[in-house]
Parts: sequence; structure tokens; C-alpha cells
Amino acid sequence: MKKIFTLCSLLLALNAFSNSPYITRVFEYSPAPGQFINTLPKWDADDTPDSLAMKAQKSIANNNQTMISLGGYGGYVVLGFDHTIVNMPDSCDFKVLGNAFWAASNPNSSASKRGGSCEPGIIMVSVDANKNGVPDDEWYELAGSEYNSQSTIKNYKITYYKPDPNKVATPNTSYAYLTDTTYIRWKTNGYGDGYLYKNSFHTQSYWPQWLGDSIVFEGTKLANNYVDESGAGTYYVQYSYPWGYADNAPNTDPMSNMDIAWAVDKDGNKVNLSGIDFIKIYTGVNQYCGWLGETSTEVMGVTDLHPNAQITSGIDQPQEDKSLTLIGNPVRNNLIIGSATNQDIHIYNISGQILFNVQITEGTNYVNCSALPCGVYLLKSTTDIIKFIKQ
Ligand SMILES: [Ca+2]
Ligand SMILES: [Ca+2]
Ligand SMILES: [Ca+2]
Repeated sequence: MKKIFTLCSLLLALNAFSNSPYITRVFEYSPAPGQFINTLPKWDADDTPDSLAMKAQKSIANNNQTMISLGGYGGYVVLGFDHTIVNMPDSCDFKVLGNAFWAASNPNSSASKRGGSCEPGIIMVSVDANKNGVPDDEWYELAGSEYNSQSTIKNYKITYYKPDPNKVATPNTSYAYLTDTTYIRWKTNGYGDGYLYKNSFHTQSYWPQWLGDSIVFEGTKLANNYVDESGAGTYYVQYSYPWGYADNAPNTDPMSNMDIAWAVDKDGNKVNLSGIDFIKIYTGVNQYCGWLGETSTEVMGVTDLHPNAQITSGIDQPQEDKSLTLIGNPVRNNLIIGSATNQDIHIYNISGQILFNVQITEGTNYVNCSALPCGVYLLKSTTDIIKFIKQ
């Protein structure tokens, strides 16, 4: 009896530290039309919305890291963990895995303007407030670097229309990659109408076959992030937004990490969440890049950066007046600092000596710190102190 009791105690103790760092559930997979739809994951004629969600779950849950595509603007996936992801103070909490990469040889890239294949997706988070285990609760957007940009459109609404299978294609005769430029019609709530094109590389139907004859998505739309650097439709670079978006920086880059502290409600007010249970990711741009096709956010998984963290009481402190955010920590060459105001900041070493002062401006600031030796430092303003590690 004593042995059984000891074993149970051990199992209970192990269980306390056995949260999976990886998503375990896909609740819904509702992509917009796109060139990878019906292939990533594969659609079969007997599939239903639930069976497609199961296929998406098999692809990306439990660290399987098989890519799923969300298609054009608005297409989304809803994910869950086997535990609540804790909002750790002053640090990112989860990483969204996509397939973004930096261009190897783009002459116009720089440390503060990084580009390549960056297909930014908006990230939303939710708390299982009614404790029923399913995502039927209020959603909060992570306010990334572009949230307050004048070129960001809130409450953008798009409707896609299923093409007639007998429709006659309208090829672009001067750009042979585009085999049907009137393929899937879309319209928006006052922000223009158009078509999602078909291209020569992907010949299957781009319409999510398990969804209806028209599909509506609504959310925040980011400005186009691509530049045709060739000027001739041969070399497109999609520039990375500074922080806060899925599939917008490589998985090894700290900018693929997300902080629950960025969450805002539908009116843009910061919300103070001690942890989250569900994540929704949707394609955040409506753009078409020639032979590359429509820009679509891809997701390969989501990882909790501290799966065994306990909710701390400190996080319950109001954060509304927090004026500084450090994006990415540890730091390599640049401190990337989000600031609510123009202000002076000071960098201290761990002994309390001021090393240098910098004036930063409202928005995202890049402060070169490559000359600092590796170690622990403090970033201070009149209201905030943030500890960071220089690598
Ligand atoms: Ca956090
Ligand atoms: Ca719920
Ligand atoms: Ca991608």
C-alpha cells in the first residue's frame, strides 16, 4: 500500500512538471482561398470542417512541424495547449513557428529593414473564462508594431466568392505565370475589390472545398509589405514588420516570440492577462506578389517558452502606464525598444553605473548595443526598469 502511495505521489509530482511546450489541439482550420489550399493539409472528398481541423492538428500539434497554409487575407487557425500559457512579466511567452526566411542577397536589406519571405499573420489570444475547454470566449489581439500605424486598417471585412468550375480562365498574356486573373472574386467593406489569381505552379482548386460558396473574414489588415526589387516582376522581397506577427521572422529569430502583455481588447485598450488558453492566427495582408502568388501566413506550430511557469502575483499589477517594452531578450546587436512617448533612457551595468544615454521616440527604436560585452544590463526610464542579457 505504501509503495502504491509513493508511486502515486511521484506521478502527481511529475504531472506538475509535465505540461507540453507544444500545442496539442487545433479547434478550427478555416483558411482563405490560396495556392496551397487543399494540399497543406490535403483535402479529400469526404472531409468535413472537423476532419480538416484534425488533419491540421496532426500536421502542427505535438511539435510535428508540418506546415499548414492559411491562404489569403483573413484565413485562420484556432489552437490550444494542454495548460494555460503564463504571461511572464517583462518577457515573451510563446513562439509562433512559420516558414519565414531572410533573403540571402537583397542589397536593400539592413539591420532595421530585414526582408525575405515574411508573410505576417495577426495573432489573437483568449482565456477560457467559462472553463468549458473550448474557445468560445472573448478574443484579444496582440498589438504588434503596426497596431497604431495609420496604414493599418481595423475592422477590414472581405468576402470571397467560390468560382464556377466551368468558368473560362483569363490568363495574363504578358506574364505567363498568371493563368487566371479573374479566378476568385473578392470584395471588401470600402477598401477595394479584386481577384485572387491562379498561377501556373499550382493547378488544384484554391477554394477551401469544405467551406461554403462564399467566405467572410473580418479583422485588422496590415499595409502591403512587399517590394518588387527587380521592378520587373522577377524578385519580390517581403519586408518584416518589427515585432508581434506570425510568419514574419525566421523561427530562430527572437522576433518570432510573442508577449501576452501586448494583448488589447476590441477598443484597443491594454488588457492585463495572467495567462491564455487559446491562440488564433490569421493572414494579415491582402497582397499578391507576381509569380510568388498571394501572401499567406503559414503555421508550423506554437511553443510555450516557459511551459512549467507558475502564475505570479506580480502580473496582476496594472500595466497601463508602462511606457517601455524591450522586444527580444537576450539581445544581440540592437536593443529593439517600443516606447509610448519620446523619452530619454539610460543603460546601466549590473553595478549601477550608467554606460550610456539615448533619446528614443514614440514607436519602435533600434539602439545599437553591439559594443557592450556579454552580460546582464538594465534599461531604465523614469517609469520603467527592464533587465536584459547581452549575448
Ligand atoms: Ca509576458
Ligand atoms: Ca471557453
Ligand atoms: Ca510563409
